[in-house]
Amino acid sequence: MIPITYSSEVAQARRDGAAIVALESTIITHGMPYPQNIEVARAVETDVREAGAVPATIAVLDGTLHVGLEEDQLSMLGQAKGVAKLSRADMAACLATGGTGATTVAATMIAARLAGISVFATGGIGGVHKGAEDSFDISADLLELAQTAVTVVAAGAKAILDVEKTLEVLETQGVPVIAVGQDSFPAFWSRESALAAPLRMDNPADIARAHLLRTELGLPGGQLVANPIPKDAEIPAATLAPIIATAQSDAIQAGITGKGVTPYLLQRIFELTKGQSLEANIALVRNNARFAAQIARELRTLT
Ligand code: PSU
Ligand code: MN
Repeated sequence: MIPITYSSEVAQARRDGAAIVALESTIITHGMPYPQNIEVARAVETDVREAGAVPATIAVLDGTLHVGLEEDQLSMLGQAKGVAKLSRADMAACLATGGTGATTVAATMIAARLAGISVFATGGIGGVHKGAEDSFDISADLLELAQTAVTVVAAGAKAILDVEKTLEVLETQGVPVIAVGQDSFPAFWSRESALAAPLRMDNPADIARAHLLRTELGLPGGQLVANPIPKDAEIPAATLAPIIATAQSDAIQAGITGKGVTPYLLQRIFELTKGQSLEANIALVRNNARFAAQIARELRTLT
């Protein structure tokens, strides 16, 4: 039996058949500094509620899979030191040994699927890292999108990744990558990149229908919805390029590998931009939460 529990709000939403949006917790523990991480996590939950859905932030606490965190659990997680980062490979081991960990995009998708939640909002997904031809560093998030039927709303891929290779892997794995309202693939900090998005949709209803049709077609896996950052929060790619390059060479110098790479780069970019990167990050996550809530509501009217 899976040790799984629901927050009171999510339990009620499940009884009512209400729209629910899953949220990850690695962004809280490894993606943003304290105390902004907790403020952002709360703001994102509020955004989902205001858009007419129920938020389910997912984490493993003391060997139990939590789908939806109570207020005190969220603030405990946001302050805890040395919390594990759980991806597909780590979930069962953490549950078996009574551990505590934050879920990545991959692990959050697994938990959402178990809980019958079809839509998930985050900031950025993991992808193919620059230099992957040597390091083999390709996030498990990409393979999860290929096999778990959850629609993930993100702001495209960060330039800490090799975005072109990330799109190639997603194509190989049969993952639909859908830009919202534009032809170009959004570049996390900036609305546009030089790369065309494989697919474009302009409204949440189409995305919801496509989600259901994939299942009806017998296709496993989810969809990646690439929602551009709000205009007023954009940071020009040229401003960040040298900062990202510095962060990357620092990571190599410091000998960072494996699951340490992404958190290290995010923290370093935060330091090097004196916190500016965080403002943009917050704006785009909140924007994604609102859009995910709209997709979840459309799905509910269709099923
Ligand atoms: N990218 C971000 N912010 C994040 C992450 C990625 O801009 O917080 C986190 C997510 O939880 C994602 C994980 O699933 O990092 C990917 O880690 P890795 O590259 O080790 O698979
Ligand atoms: Mn990795």
